Amino acid sequence: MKIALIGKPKSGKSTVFNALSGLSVSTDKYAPAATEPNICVVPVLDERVSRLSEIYKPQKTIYANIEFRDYPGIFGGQIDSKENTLYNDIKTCEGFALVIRNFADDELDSLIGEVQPLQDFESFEEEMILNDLILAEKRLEKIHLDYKRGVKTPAIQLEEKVLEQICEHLRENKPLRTLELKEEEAKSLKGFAFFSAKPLMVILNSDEDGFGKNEEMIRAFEAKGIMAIEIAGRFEEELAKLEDEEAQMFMEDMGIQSSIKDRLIHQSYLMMGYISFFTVGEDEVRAWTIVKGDNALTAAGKIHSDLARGFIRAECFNYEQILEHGSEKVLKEKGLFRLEGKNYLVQDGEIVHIRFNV
Ligand SMILES: Nc1nc2c(ncn2[C@@H]2O[C@H](COP(=O)(O)OP(=O)(O)OP(=O)(O)O)[C@@H](O)[C@H]2O)c(=O)[nH]1
Ligand SMILES: [Mg+2]
Repeated sequence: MKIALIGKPKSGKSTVFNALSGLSVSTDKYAPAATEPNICVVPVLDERVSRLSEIYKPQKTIYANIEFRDYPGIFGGQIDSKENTLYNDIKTCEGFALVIRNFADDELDSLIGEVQPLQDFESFEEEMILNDLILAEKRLEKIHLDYKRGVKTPAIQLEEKVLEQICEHLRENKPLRTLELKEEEAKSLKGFAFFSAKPLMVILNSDEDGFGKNEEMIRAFEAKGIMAIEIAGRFEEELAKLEDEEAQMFMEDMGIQSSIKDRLIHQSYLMMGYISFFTVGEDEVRAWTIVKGDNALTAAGKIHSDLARGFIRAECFNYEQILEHGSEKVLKEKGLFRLEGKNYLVQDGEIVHIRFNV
């Protein structure tokens, strides 16, 4: 899973990135925008994987991971061609985390304007919506040109219909996230990547003094259907440099329940609607990521395309059950080993073994 840290210039994206990764990329106030994103891969240290690993004692334990990409602040300004490349890069991410400045800084006030989180959010949405509208309208123009040339297929006609629906929605200033499309309609748009269709969360980057006092603002984002979390970016960047125990002490003082890494991982899963299932054995215990509502066949395909192609049955049991009974042998004796078919909806925390034949 790739999550993009994006937002207006100097909103604290790289500060958040440093807090997450423990790295020290530049957060120079006066540095011009970078041309490339900073990238880190954060393991999802799911306690369930660790416990399963204790039970199976495999040679390898593989956690899921999330790639966070910290982009330069290209929003809220004119788009030039260099930024176009960055836009395309951003679109390869599955979800967006919009970092919004909520810390006082006189110098930044005069450089880029005052703190105004809700307005910053609105103008970001508008920018995304406008970008998508331009993209959709361009494609429609191309389709109409093709019609004049006699190129008209049912597939293109469906695409035209969906694009018109999309333009209408966008012209009402609504993000595509909130437009429901039928499966075949959505399919006809494969190949497009619309900004406003991506899952989005807000990271409200507050200063130490204000942290924890912004409930109302968080609620205001939620009222717009946007998940929002508050962090104290600069403070958490410093924490990432400390030993765990020391960091824990400071966190408690600030009333921070869990590290920014844990919170962002958790929030990313929620935002994407992702869940985990596990495969276990002597060679490997491993976590896999799927979308809630995915069936056993899709889960099999995640592991290997052969497993989906030759799918026979999925043997499943629950994480809690193996913890309670300690071994698969006991689970079998107790009849807790289930055989499920292709259409079975895999649940979060299930251990899955695919029987297949190719
Ligand atoms: N007081 C305070 N300052 C912060 C906080 N987060 C970031 N800053 C400061 O704001 C400035 C910009 O932070 P960056 O993390 O570089 O911002 P950015 O969004 O990555 O900037 P660009 O990539 O240039 O758009 C730096 O001087 C940071 O130290 C915060 O939570 N509190
Ligand atoms: Mg930066």
